[in-house]
Amino acid sequence: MSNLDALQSSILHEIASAGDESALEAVRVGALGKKGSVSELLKTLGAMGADERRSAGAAINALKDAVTEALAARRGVLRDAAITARLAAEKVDVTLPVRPSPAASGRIHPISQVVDEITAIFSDLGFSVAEGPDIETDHYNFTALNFPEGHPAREMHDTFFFNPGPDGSRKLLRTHTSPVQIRTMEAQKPPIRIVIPGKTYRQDSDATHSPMFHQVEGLVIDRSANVANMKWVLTEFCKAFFEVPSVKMRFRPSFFPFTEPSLEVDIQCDRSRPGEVRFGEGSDWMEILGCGMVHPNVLRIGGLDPDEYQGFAWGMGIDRIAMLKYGMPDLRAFFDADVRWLSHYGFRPLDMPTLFGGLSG
Ligand code: 2U9
Repeated sequence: MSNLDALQSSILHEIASAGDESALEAVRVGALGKKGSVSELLKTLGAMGADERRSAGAAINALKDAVTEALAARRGVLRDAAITARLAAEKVDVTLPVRPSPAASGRIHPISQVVDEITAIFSDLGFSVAEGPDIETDHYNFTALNFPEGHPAREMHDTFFFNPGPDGSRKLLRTHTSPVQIRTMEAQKPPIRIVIPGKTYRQDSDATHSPMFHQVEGLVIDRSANVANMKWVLTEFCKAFFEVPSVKMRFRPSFFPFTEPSLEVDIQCDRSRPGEVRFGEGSDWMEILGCGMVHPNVLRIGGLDPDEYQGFAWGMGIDRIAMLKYGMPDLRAFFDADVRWLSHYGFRPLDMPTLFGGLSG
C-alpha cells in the first residue's frame, strides 16, 4: 500500500468515527486545514520536476477530493442524526390544556379600579390628574392649609412623624393629599382643575381604618368658581360613579381649616335589604365626602390673590367608597395580598373603565 493510500484510509477512518460535527471539523482541519496532512503534501509539489509533479499532483488531488467528499457525506449523516435526536427529545404534547395568558389570569385591585373610574369621570369633566410625594413637610401638610399651631390633627398620635433633621424640622407621612393642591397652586396659573388620588397615612387601625389609606381630592380655581358649580360637579360625579340616572344629595354645614364655608355631603340610599346598600333610591342617607370653598388664607399662601381668584375643593376616602360600591365587608382584606380574595373581587386588566364603555364592565 502506497503512503498516499495509507493516509487516505487513515483519514477516511477518522471521518467515519467522528461522533459529532465538532469532531468532524477537527478531522477536516487535520487533513485540509492550512497545516493539515493533505495540504502539507500539496506544498511538496513545488519542489518536484514537471513529470513527477504531474503524476504526484493528480494522486494528491484525488486524495483531497476523496477526503472532501467523505467529509460532506459524514456531515450530512451527523446533521440528520442531530435533528432526529432533537425531535425525539423536544416532544410537544398537543393534548395539554393551554396555560392562560397573564392578561387573562391577572386581576386589577379594586382600589386601582376605583381610582381609574374616578379619574375617567373627572377627565371627562375637563380635570387632569396631579400627584405629589408621600413624605411631606409640616408646611405643605398643615401650615399652608391653615391648620393653626396646636391643632389636634398635628398631634403625634394622629400623624406619623420622622425623626427631626439637623435643623430640628420633622418630615411626616402626608395625612391627606391636600399638599399636592398647594404645590399645584405654586406651580401653575389658574384656571386649575385637578383631581389627586393617592396614599395617605394616619395612626388608626381597625375593621374600618387602616394606617395607610387612599384619598381622592379635587380642586377648581378660577375667577368665578362658586358653590353652585361645586354642587353640580359633585352630583355629576356621584351619578357617574354609582352608575345611576339620578341621585339626591344633602349638603350639611361643617368645618375644615382649609375651606370656608365647609360642607359634608350625604348621598341618598336604600339600606332596607340586609347587607346591601343601593344608591339613587330609598330614604336613608350616607356620608360620602367633604367639600367647601378654598379658604382665602390658603389661596394667599399658595401665591394667589383671594380678591382675584376663588375656588372649591373636596375630599373623600377611596377605600370606603370602593367597599360601598363593590360590597366588600372588611377594609383589612384590601392590604392582605391574598390572591383568592383578589381573584374574587379584582377586575380584568383589559376592561378599562370609560364613560362610553361602562365604568365597572
Ligand atoms: C386645598 C384646599 C382645600 C380638600 C377637602 C375635605 C373637604 C374632606 C376628608 C373626607 C374623608 C378626608 O378621607 S377623608 O378623611 N376630606 O372632607 N377635603 S375639602 O380641601 C382642600 C384641599 C387643598 C389647597
